[in-house]
Amino acid sequence: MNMYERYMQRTFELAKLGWGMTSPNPLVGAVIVKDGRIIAEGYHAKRGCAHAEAAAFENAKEDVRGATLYVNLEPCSHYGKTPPCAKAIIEKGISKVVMAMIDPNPKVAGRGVAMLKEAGIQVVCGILEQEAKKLNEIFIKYITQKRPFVIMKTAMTLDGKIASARGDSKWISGEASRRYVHTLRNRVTAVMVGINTVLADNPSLTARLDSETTRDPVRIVVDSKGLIPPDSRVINEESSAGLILATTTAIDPEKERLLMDKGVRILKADSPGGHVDLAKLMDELYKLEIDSVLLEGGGGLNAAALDSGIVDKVMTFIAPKIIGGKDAKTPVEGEGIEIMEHAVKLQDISISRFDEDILIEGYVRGD
Ligand code: AOF
Ligand code: ZN
Repeated sequence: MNMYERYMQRTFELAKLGWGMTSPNPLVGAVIVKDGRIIAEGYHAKRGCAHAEAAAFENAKEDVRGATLYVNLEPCSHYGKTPPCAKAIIEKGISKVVMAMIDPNPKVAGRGVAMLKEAGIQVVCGILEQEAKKLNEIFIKYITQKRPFVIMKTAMTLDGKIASARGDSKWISGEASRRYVHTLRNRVTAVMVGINTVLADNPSLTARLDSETTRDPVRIVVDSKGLIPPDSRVINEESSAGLILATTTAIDPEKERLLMDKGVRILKADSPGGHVDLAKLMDELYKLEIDSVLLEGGGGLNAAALDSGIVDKVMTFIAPKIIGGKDAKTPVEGEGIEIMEHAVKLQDISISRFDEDILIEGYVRGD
């Protein structure tokens, strides 16, 4: 790792301190280096608060004139919730800016670099670019495609089951895996399940993990016919975020009113088949500034999500247990494909361990 990469790595570490708090804005870290040492650091801590570059300037205890600024995203050029960082960088007398990637936000998209160059600042772009894009995969999808980034997460046994034939699923994966899922829920903006999961498990879908957790994700229940029991935990248990019921015009108007009185937000997205149109639902979620969805559906919802092309990333925990039973539930049901050529294929695969469990992650290939 060269010097550029080492400092860029540090911006990633700083950026991650904002995990779960910056939505729908990016994770950004900044480091100011002068005479071979770091003189200031900053990160974007929360949406609406100082951008990473501004935070680094605020933290600087010495003169930053002539220093190099490292940042994982191109400095912004627009007046948004805060003034443009490129302008501040110029005014502070920074002589060189090293960045990992151009800002995919159409409001910026190269204009930050142009402003810096025009002011005579040396610009280096593309340091650890792949890593930087992965770090902000949610932001990139959200800002360029105007839909949330969807992660389909499942936990199955070695023989590919998510529950026994009679529906017992506590627990498929081990404690370390389950803790990690809670961490994920804490990073994404929303979690989504199908009505069958609510009927079978009555989950609360909060992120609560000891006291370290400060926020809950928005909960989304896909329930085409509006079958959710008004006394279910997702409706009644206290959460710092709301509940969205994704349904269709088939919901009973009286039930709809009752749920709305209980604070449930109703989104309707009809498909010709009478199910929730998941692609349309994603368009609605974008409008609510939901940038990421952790899909923890059962097999039916997972199949529909894959069919509708909304899934970006798949995370599958595999536990070294065997259940057996031809009626035991599997992670993806629906009709399934007929020939292998039509299988959903993943790329950029990574594999990790959580005690005895294995996690396989990959991205859905667009072709
Ligand atoms: C951030 N934090 O550290 C950087 C960002 O809504 P605003 O005014 O805060 O602007 C958000 C946009 O600014 C964001 O979409 C991205 O394009 C750019 N850079 N944003 O929230 C930061 N550097
Ligand atoms: Zn900025």
